[in-house]
Amino acid sequence: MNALALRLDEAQQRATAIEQLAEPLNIAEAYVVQAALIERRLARGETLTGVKMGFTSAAKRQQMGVDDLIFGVLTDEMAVADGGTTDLATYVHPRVEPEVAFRLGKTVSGDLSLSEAREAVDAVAPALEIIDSRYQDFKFSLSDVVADNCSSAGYVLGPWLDQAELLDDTTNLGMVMSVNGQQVQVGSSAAISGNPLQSVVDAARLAQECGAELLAGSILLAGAATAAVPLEPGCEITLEVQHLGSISFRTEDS
Ligand code: OOG
Ligand code: MG
Repeated sequence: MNALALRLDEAQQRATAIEQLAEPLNIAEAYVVQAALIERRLARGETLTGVKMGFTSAAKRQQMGVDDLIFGVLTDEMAVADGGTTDLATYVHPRVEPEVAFRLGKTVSGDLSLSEAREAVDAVAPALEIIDSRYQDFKFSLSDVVADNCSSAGYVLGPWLDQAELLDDTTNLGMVMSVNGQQVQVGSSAAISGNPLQSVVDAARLAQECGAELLAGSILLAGAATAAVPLEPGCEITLEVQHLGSISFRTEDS
C-alpha cells in the first residue's frame, strides 16, 4: 500500500501521469492507500482542511463511467484564493467543476439523518473544485480514483454564509460556471444527490467506515453539480450560485 501511495504522491508532485494500478484493489484497500498518501502530505507540513464527496451527481458518474460515491481529503496546500491565480504547470491535466461547500459546526461521524446533517453545518459557500487525476488520460476504476485521493487537487471557496434561511434550503440553487465570460456549465444544486446536505450524511458514514470523523470547523465539498471542464491557460473561471454569490480564479498564461 505504501508503494502505491508513493507512486501516486510522486506523480502529483512531479505533475506527471502514471499508469492505472495494475493490481486491482478492493475499495477498503484503496482507502488505505489514500490514507498513506495523506500521511505523506502531512509529513511535508500540510494540514487537513476538510473532505470532499465525489460522484454525487449523475452528470459526473456518467462522465467518468463509475457508479458509487467516493470520499477524499483536502489540505491547505490545495486552497486557491477566491480571485486568485493557479499555475497549470503544477497539475497533470486539471479540470474544474461547480460545487457547494459546507463548514461543519460540530464533529460528526457515522449515521446521521438529513436534519442532523443540517444541524451539523454552520455555514455554506459557493465552491469550485479543481480535480486532476494522476492517471494517464484521466481514466480510472473506482478503486484507482479512491487511492488517488479522488483526484483532489485544488479548491476555491467563496465567503462563508451562515444565515439560517440559506442553510435551511440549499436543495435547488441555480449554478452557472463560466470561462472568460462564456457559460460552460449550467445546473442546479439539486443534481448533488438531490440535496447537497445528503453529502454530509454520506461523508459522515464513509468517514466512520474509514475510522475517521468529520471535524468541527472543517470544510465539506458536496460534489460537482455538472460534468467537469478542462482548464486552459490564461482563463478566468467564475461560478455563480443563486443566493450564495459568485467566486472566481484565474489560470496563469502559459
Ligand atoms: C473524481 C472526483 C469526483 C466530484 O465532485 O464528483 C468529484 C474525478 O472525477 O476525477 O470530485
Ligand atoms: Mg468534485
